[in-house]
Amino acid sequence: MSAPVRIERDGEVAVVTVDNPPVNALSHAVRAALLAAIEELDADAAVRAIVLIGAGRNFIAGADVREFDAPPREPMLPGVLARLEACGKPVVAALAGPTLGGGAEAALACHFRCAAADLQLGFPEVNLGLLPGAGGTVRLPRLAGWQPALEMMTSGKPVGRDAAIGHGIVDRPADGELRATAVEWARDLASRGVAPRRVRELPLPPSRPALFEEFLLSLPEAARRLPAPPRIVEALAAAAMLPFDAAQARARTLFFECLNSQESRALRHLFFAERGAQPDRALARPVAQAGVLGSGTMGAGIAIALATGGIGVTLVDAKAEALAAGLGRVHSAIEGAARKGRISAQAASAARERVQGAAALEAVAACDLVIEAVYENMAVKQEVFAKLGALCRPDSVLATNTSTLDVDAIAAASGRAADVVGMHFFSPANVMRLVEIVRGRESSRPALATAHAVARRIGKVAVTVGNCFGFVGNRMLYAYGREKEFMLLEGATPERIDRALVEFGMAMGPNAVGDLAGLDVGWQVRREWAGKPDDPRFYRISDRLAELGRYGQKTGRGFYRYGAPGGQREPDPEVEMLIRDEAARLGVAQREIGDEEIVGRCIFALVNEGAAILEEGIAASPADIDVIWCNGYGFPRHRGGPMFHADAVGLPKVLAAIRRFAADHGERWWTPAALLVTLAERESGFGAWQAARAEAAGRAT
Ligand code: T1G
Repeated sequence: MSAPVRIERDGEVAVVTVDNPPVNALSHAVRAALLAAIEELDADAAVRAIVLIGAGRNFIAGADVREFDAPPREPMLPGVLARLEACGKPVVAALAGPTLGGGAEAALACHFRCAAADLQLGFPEVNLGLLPGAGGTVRLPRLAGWQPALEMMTSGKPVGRDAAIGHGIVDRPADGELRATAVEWARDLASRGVAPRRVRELPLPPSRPALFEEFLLSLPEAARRLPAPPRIVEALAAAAMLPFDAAQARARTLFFECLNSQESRALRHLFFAERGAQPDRALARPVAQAGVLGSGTMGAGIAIALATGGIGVTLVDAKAEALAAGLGRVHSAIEGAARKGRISAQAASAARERVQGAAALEAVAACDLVIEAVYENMAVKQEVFAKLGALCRPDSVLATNTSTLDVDAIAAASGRAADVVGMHFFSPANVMRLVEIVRGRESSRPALATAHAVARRIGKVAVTVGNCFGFVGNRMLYAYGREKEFMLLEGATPERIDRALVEFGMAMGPNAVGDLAGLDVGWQVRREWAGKPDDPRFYRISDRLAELGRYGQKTGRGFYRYGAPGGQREPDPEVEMLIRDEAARLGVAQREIGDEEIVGRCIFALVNEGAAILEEGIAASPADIDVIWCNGYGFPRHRGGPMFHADAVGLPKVLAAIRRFAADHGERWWTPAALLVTLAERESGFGAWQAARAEAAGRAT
């Protein structure tokens, strides 16, 4: 393990390199070593200037998020950076790549800043439910002004080098070799006797108290209700009103208020859960060329994700017209990404070049990975996999994008089930981050590892799951949707249900989601679902609307009406009448249903199904379930996912609610999962249960 900070002399310039793979996080060891280096160099008369640089591809990606749950250990970052800034000789920051959070704050504590072209400088603390706590709130405004500081810190979005220079955060580009450029500049500063330019000594830009109040009100209401965004604005307001050190002290107090919030704990849980262990990473086979079968919405979306992720794509569709339309979708999406600045122009043209169309299946014979995204019908998929099994290279991986069909049955048709996995992308596949990697009974570890690695490589959050109806996400969605459908029949209107769940934090209400996805899609699946529950109330309203051709947004009517200008959705009295008629026909009494019951039944149905999924080994951990629901279904990230949220509520309370629902609505749908009962009776939680399992597994290996 090399030293986390090293000093090299280049004449009168000392180069201090932070070397803490993989992203140079400011761990305790780094902070201590950095402080020691500053003290040493400040006292060394032979050193007339200093360069601070990160080893590898980036400067410093922030504080070490793993340390936040442990007691703070001196030296803390604000003190280290104050000492850096107080250094008596010029300190040049040589910035590159992700320069984030405490890393950006370290850059601001230096006296001068140059940057490579790939700089991504930002303050993503808000994404962890935190705020910049090491001087960013008092230094950034002095360089960039109040509005950019407010926007950067509440959005968490990094800026590139040009914007950083435009804001006055970076002084100059470093287009040659970064280290050499920085050393040369440091030497020049020293030779000219240029004094350190300390940001804390710069004058504050003019401000007015109303600026902060107005900015806070401009934030979405959901953000204003969280702990961090208002405290970020308050910390910046303090920077405008108080002397530097007092403002920094205020920011520190606000930082700890955020750190200790349930929301930040939930967001930090997700941060690590989304980077969870990649199973068998070493067994993954290289994938340079992938075949995608079917150029419809899903196929084109998958092709876009692969191509922009650097993988060659052969997009196959036997129908020339469909193929042309698919390729058109691919090209326009890539151009759109470039236009929005999500990818550079050269990355866009490279991605476009990577996608070739073909009509014949033979075109994928040499591919490393083939992803099938044809019509969601078992016979069609089995026919395709029978051909792929004979056609494709023996070491290739064959993946089906099915969202509900049995992966084992598809794999069996291939004649080489060990090479077959599910890769369940979520629509639109080039936008949604989640991919469920489905483990068939015979899926080999290399096949699963390869699919997982490809998903991660193209920027997806990949979770390996077992094979059952709906895998993890959609199986839980059926529990959540079942309860909302029952409550529709019991008298809760679509908008009342949606509003209650959006108030809870869901990105959209389930009825609005149905209208967006198309009610015909779920209706089609349920009609083919051999195991569909025989409860006549099960998805009765969704199916009835679909039977009437009310598919949702695409037909202008679904649960809501969409005729108004701008496509706003409006409640539809016809739907309320239809629901009442169906309820009468089914003999379901109508009543007033409050938000607490709406949220409790929908969310605890999720939790109960999740517990059953864990018992069956379909999901490897509660954190995997949280990742799936926060990245695929709009579960509020500040609640950490359904299982983390259940732990926060307390499993005894969750179980008590489920038992009340069973008493009111019948055991059939409200039998508590055995795991939930066990953990509730022990007054434990899913997180503790998982930690105990991981420890036991660690002992066993
Ligand atoms: N601390 C600890 N580990 C980190 C880390 C961090 N800040 N950032 C990344 N890692 C680990 C990650 O867990 C993974 O580990 C590996 O690095 C690669 O990450 C004081 C309070 C830098 C853009 O929020 O945005 O500073 O799985 O898979 O896709 O005011 O990581 O390999 O074992 O994401 O190339 C602020 C968070 C902290 C930055 C790279 N900083 N990180 O993305 O790789 S709070 C952040 C990222 C703070 C100050 C405040 C990304 C990345 P493993 P990865 P990537």
